[in-house]
Amino acid sequence: MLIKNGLIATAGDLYQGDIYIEDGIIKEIGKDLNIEDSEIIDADGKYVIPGGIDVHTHFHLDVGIAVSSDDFRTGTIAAACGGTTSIVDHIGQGPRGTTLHDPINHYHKLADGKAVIDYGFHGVIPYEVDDDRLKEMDQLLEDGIESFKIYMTYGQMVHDEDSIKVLKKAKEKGGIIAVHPENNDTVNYLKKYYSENGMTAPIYHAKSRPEECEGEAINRILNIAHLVGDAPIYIVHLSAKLGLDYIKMARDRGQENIYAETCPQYLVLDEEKYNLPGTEGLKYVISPPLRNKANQEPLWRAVREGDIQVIATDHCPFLFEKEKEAMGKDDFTKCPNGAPGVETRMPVIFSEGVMKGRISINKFVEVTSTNPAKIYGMYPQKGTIAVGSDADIVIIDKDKEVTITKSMLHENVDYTPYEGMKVKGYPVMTIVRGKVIVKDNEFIGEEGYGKFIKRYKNDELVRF
Ligand code: DUC
Ligand code: ZN
Ligand code: ZN
Ligand code: ZN
Repeated sequence: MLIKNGLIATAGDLYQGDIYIEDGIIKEIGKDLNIEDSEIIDADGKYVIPGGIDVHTHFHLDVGIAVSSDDFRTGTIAAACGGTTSIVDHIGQGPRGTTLHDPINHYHKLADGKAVIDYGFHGVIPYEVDDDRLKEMDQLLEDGIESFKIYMTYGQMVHDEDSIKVLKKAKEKGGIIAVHPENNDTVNYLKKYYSENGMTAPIYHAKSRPEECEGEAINRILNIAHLVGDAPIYIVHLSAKLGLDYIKMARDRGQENIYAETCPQYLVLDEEKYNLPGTEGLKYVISPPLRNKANQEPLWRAVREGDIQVIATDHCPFLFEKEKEAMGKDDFTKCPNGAPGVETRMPVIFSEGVMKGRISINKFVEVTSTNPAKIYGMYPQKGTIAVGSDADIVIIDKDKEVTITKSMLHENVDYTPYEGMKVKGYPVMTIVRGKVIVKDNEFIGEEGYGKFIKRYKNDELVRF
């Protein structure tokens, strides 16, 4: 396959050229390449970028009262249609007392033969940590699970005492700890307080998880990582400026191993959504919640200036009518937390970021593909356009104007948080390991084509 005349954008370069692909790998990049008998794809006037990598999805996540509605087939089809060629899933933690391997084995069964793009799993630390589970971390690191998640809230919350052990292990053996940061006790107190005092409308979801809860948890886990000697840590779904200030403070004191992720919803939506009439606000019941609009520009600036390295999605869809509304209509605390986003990430960030001049095309590639690949042990197999890399490539037509509506999306859910949003620029082709799997928003790939990505610690771990 030969992709001709595209405007090739990587994290560091922008140039016109051709890309020759053989056996799923990029074989040659140059000008006016002529290779006999190759299938030609004309990318004239379009951006040719490394496929998006979404390192924060929740496919088939069982949250007790519901299971997220995208499985590994529908979720990866949606991802592909939105210009994403790899995902790394934050898997469910399984029942109390489980090993680290059990949930991973379970998710292998859920994904193998189903996923249409390549996928990996973050390990998840199950509630308590003992020597057996620390040994499991060693084994999993060898099996290509390079990252582990700890939750500072929810039923599966990991206490600080156990976080220290896990961070020490990551420091010692490589790999990285991803953290959901929210102060558990204050969230529980506020939820109960609002719920018991009749303040049960969706806006109280936001009020029960204020930015202080996130900020405190971020500051605490960064201090613990500092204590352990600059253990590698990755803050997921950063939603507000306060947490960002703590991250900058930690970097200023010399902590280098800190990475931060935000998501499109925190960059382009705000807490006014919770005041929409009727039950509409329940569509946005996610944790952390949408914030006051004043947080958006500081987050964009942090993306631009490198204080935030990744934009991922936290894609965790629940059916609006049957689940979110049915359960949450009288009380926000009963509404399953989560919203879709895996398909809209690339177009929303391209349009709101690149086309509106907030970030360059190179920064776009860096935060949606290159940095996730580097941080999570997939680079340079994934995350760039270079000779020898997997031919995971997306073509974006920057002139294509689209109004996002549920009906044009492939996510297996009955709404999108971005309904009615006009975007300029849209992926028109998605190529995974040299195979065209999406053309003009139509999926033409095959179930089970996706391969498990073994992710290993990069010895030259990038410092930002
Ligand atoms: N937040 C959500 O909204 N859903 C799933 C998990 C999470 O942290
Ligand atoms: Zn399951
Ligand atoms: Zn989370
Ligand atoms: Zn999540």
